[in-house]
Amino acid sequence: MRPERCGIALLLLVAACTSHPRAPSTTGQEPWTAAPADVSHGEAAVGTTAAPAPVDPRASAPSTSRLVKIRFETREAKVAIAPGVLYEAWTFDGRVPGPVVRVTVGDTVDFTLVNRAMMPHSMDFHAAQIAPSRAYTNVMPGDSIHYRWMPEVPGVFLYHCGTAPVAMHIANGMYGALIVDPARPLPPAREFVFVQSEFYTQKAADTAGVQQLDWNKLLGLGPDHIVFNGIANQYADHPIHVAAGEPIRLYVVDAGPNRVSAFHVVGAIFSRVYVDAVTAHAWEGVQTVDVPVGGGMIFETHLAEPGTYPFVTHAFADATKGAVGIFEAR
Ligand SMILES: [Cu+2]
Repeated sequence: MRPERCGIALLLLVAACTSHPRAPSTTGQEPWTAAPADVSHGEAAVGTTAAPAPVDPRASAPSTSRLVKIRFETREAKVAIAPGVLYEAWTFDGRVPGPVVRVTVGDTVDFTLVNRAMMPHSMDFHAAQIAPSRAYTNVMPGDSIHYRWMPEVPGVFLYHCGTAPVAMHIANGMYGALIVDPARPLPPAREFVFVQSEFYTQKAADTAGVQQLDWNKLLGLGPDHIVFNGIANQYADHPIHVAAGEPIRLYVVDAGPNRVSAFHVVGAIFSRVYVDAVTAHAWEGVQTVDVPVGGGMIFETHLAEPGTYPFVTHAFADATKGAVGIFEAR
């Protein structure tokens, strides 16, 4: 081809590629004639605000006692992990995630773990600085363990069962978030807690459709559901109300056991992100931050005007599997 013909062909190709694309059709035959309605960044339908989500995402108030007593029981429980999907979970207090714990730097945490389950379990507090060989030991069925520790570093931290194989105990639901407030409180804000995690499922034997862990899917890094606070899409099905413009603080923990959370709020920029510890060296003006498996971060932002704002892991295959929610700003 002569050079000038080559140039014309290139121009035509560029024009074809940059002209307005035709929307995909549902059948592959006909173009869409209207934009799809009620979608949250394309991953999950925006549901009703008439009822709250199954798991309340609001953070509790900071601790007021300098001695914080925590007593958890480990037990098996069937929990909902997606609409119509029940899972045979291993739990702290019958919930996945376990209860959110909130303490303040310098408190004494008085912790008791009672094992009501059929196998050994344990507790690993990422917020503690303590000998695992003393505190994170296995508790046999019917037995208990008690120890005290003092939180020294403010931030939001994972806690989880540390019994081997740890991936199995975490994938079955044994984790939660622990907030350590600094001695000098952060400024007032609307506060929420989100724990991201995965479920790897197969139908359990002798049950009517209840799911249980598929170990090979876990080792193959192929989760069926990726969730915030234990249930796929629950905050898209039941959006979270906030006021437009008000300061928002999000405590985000990634329990995994395998997938990093590329945490992002569509339509917002984080004014401040505390990477684990609350220090003077927070990141400012960032769009997406990876929360590592086993890590926690505190995100501060606001929603500029009334509307719906999805929050996601920006690893969008994972958002498609359920790690998406909606803030509805009024
Ligand atoms: Cu366990």
